[in-house]
Amino acid sequence: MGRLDDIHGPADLKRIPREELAAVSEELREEIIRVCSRAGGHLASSLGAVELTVAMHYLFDSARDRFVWDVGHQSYGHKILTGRREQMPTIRTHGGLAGFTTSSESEHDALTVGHASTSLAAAFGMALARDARGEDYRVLAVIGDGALTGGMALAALNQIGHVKPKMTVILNDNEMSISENVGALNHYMRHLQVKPWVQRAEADGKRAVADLFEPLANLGSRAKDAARRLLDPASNNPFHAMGLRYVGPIDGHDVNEVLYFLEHIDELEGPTMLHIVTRKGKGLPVAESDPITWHGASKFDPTNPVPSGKPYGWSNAFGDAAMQLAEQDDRVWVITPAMREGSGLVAYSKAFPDRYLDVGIAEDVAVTTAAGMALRGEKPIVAIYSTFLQRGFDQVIHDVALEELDVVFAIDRAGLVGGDGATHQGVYDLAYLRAVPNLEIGMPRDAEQMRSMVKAALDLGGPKAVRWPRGSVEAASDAGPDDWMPIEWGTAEVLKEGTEAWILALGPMVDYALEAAADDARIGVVDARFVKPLDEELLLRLAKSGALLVTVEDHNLPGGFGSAVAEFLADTGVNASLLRLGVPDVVVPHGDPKRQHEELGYGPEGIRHAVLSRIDGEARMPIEVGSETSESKAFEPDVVK
Ligand SMILES: Cc1ncc(C[n+]2csc(CCOP(=O)(O)OP(=O)(O)O)c2C)c(N)n1
Repeated sequence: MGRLDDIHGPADLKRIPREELAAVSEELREEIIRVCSRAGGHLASSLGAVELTVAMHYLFDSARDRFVWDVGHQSYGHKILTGRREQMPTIRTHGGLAGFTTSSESEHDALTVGHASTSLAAAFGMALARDARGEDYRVLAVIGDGALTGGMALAALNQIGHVKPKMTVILNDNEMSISENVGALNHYMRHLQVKPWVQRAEADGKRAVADLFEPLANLGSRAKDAARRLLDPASNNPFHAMGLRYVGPIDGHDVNEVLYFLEHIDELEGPTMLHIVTRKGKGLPVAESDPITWHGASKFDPTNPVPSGKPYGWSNAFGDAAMQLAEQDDRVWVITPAMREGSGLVAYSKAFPDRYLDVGIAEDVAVTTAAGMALRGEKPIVAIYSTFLQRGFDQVIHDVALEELDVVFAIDRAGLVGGDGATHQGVYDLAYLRAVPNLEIGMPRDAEQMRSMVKAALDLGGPKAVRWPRGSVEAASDAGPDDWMPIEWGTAEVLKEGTEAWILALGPMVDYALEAAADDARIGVVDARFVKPLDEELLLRLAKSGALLVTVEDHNLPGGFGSAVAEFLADTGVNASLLRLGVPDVVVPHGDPKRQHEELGYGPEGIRHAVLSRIDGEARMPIEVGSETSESKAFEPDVVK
């Protein structure tokens, strides 16, 4: 592929004549398209950051300087230029490269990341550490306009502008989050972009001000200054006001322009923000015109790029149910922290624009806004991924649960999530939510059950969480909410009788349990349905029968459903034999969830093997990973048999 073939690391890039960098950028762009067409991935964001990536690697030294990419999803070009080109086709797959920057993967990845809005605080910390040690390296944070909507990013800016360490914040503004970006700051950035005339006027100084605002000629100098500030993007600029030197906006696809400004900023003291304007999906016309679809692409044919249709999934089932519930009750709202598409809310957002709210990448704001609504009698549903609710945990306790407010948490992506990997695994929410008083938690096994649970949660009131996994599900019937299958909150359901062992499975794990127990009359299966409250009556009956109890969950074992059952048994004093299957205390990376379930011992075969080993009296094959200590270790698939 020409020049790119000679680039095996940043040093090779630095040898290329400057005037060829635009051509290198084009090659890099083509390579990203090629990789994503074969492997899928975060295509549009990476395409938008190409020139910036080339300029940063050309000027600076990522092994020594710290490049902190926010979210890390736009880093495909960075990975290719830092010696990982050959491995790129493995990205996001079992044993392959991670989809985000990951420090264990390369010395060029300054931060392990995947959640948004962390770059500024992390870079700030690095700059402080550098200065404390009297060291000398650059710290550059790259943050998108979407990630900048996160409170963490804004609070970090506030500190950066206060302490003023030398560092560069590159604001990569493409007007998009995953969907259209939201918020007042976003409006402000549009305003900055559309006024090159203001910059011209600024250059012409007072004369221009007088020309534009002739009446000002008669005003005092204070008023003139005020008017000038109105016209001057630097002095009337929130970033500037927060103590950063603001430069921009500049064309982020003109590699020479980016080089020029980065080079000059490098000479300045204190924190600087360089605002670059880019186009998400740049270079692939379909992605440029539809960056939402191409934000996270599945494999495609590069000669005829057509997005592959996604099967009907749990998120769609939730979106459909939410529409019906909102239709029935005008107090129902759905709030999303920047995940309209992922949470299945596109149709809902159009049908109920007045009861739909995208708060930006601000999960804390989503939860507390719901609390405010509930305090005034509305019925908010916070539609949120398990992994992102971690960002709103304090708000769940402090703002919702203590007040026993009517807020429903519709938790998507609960369980192992596949390609997004370690940062996105939805395997902690049961542990942290179980600990919250007043909050109750259910997990359906299919779409019918899911909508009934969400409806029951709204009807019953109080803080309620209903969680479901990523992936496809069979659509529920067309019935209206009044005809949905009623569900008695807090009850489990016996699906198959047993004599020697009972598998208590949660959500989609029920299907695994049924498969594991098939043809064996000794093994019973229960769809647990609720983690809090547990169906204590049923549990007691089964425990007293003397049979082995086996819990199965797609969640971390510490603090999960099995822990809840163990605690209940311990508290009642029943001497039952209990086996817990789920994610041991390890970090699970990206990979195919089904395969990972098997490797971690809770796929259908693993369950069967574990149960039979116990009831047939054989010593159970220990799952080695995570069984010895409570220390969190990296999950090494090969260790697990
Ligand atoms: C805390 C958190 N919430 C939500 C997400 C999901 N997410 C990933 S990228 C993204 C949009 C980021 O937009 P921006 O920073 O502007 O980058 P772009 O993709 O436009 O280049 C979102 C919402 C996330 N990674 N982390």
